[in-house]
Amino acid sequence: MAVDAQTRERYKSEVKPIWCPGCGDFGVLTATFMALGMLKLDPEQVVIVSGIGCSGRFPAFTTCYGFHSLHGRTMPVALGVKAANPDLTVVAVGGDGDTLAIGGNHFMHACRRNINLAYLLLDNNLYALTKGQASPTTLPMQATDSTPYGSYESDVEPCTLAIVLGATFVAREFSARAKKLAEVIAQAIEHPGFALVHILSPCVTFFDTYDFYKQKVADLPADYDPTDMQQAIRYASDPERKWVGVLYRTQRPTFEEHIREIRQKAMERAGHLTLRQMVEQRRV
Ligand SMILES: Cc1ncc(C[n+]2csc(CCOP(=O)(O)OP(=O)(O)O)c2C)c(N)n1
Ligand code: SF4
Repeated sequence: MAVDAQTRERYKSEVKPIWCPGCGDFGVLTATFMALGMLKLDPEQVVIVSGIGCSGRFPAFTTCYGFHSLHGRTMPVALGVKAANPDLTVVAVGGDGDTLAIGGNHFMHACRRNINLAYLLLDNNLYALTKGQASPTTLPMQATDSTPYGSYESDVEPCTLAIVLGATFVAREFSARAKKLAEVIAQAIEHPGFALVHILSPCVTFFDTYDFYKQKVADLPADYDPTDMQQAIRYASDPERKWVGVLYRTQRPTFEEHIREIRQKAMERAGHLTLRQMVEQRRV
């Protein structure tokens, strides 16, 4: 769905991005504006939560509500927002270090709990803000500031991990394909449950992967079935290609639905008692 420039302006704040010219994160920001426009969301309905890193600056550049949290702590904040007001649209943003290293534990449980939010993983294969050290998605033998002779560790594949951990929507895109990315982000926002969008977002300053990914990226086949988990894992972890599009999609009750159900059961059990009485009688 096309979104005109005027609609996109609605989500653009007065703060100009301070990313390096050519950074992949610009494409993600544009695609997010397009996705919000496609869904006709009011900026005040949307909360963008980020961690720390170049990617963590994201909320400042939008007119939506924003929370620039601590390194690796995007998920607890996003979950708190959702728990307090499930009607808000929450878009969480994290770098590969933020999501899979320091925030790995939180990422794991967000997938498992099926929290109803869209998670944009801006993957540049290293820690950029701290000047190019290795991260969990650093490619095998990739030289970085902290691995000058090449990284000997095996890399983590985020989509495979998310599928195995219980995420109910998993997609991958390339930041250089803003229109396609916008469509996937819009689908992730609309999905009821935890939706990961793994975005190949090159860091032109410390590890420029534009040409590398242009050769590796391939659209999923037309007859691809995203409900087939085994197939999704095979495509997500293909060492030869970076398949882009919706890799996996399923449905199960969300975190918010569980909370609502538990609250209802507690109220029924408590009958006419006040919350204080329920706590005093250990009935909650
Ligand atoms: C608790 C804590 N540890 C370390 C840091 C230092 N630090 C700031 S950004 C960053 C890495 C960010 O890398 P990534 O999440 O991949 O995001 P990018 O900058 O690449 O977008 C680190 C280690 C910090 N701010 N807080
Ligand atoms: S250092 Fe890399 S990730 Fe950070 S703004 Fe510059 S190009 Fe983007």
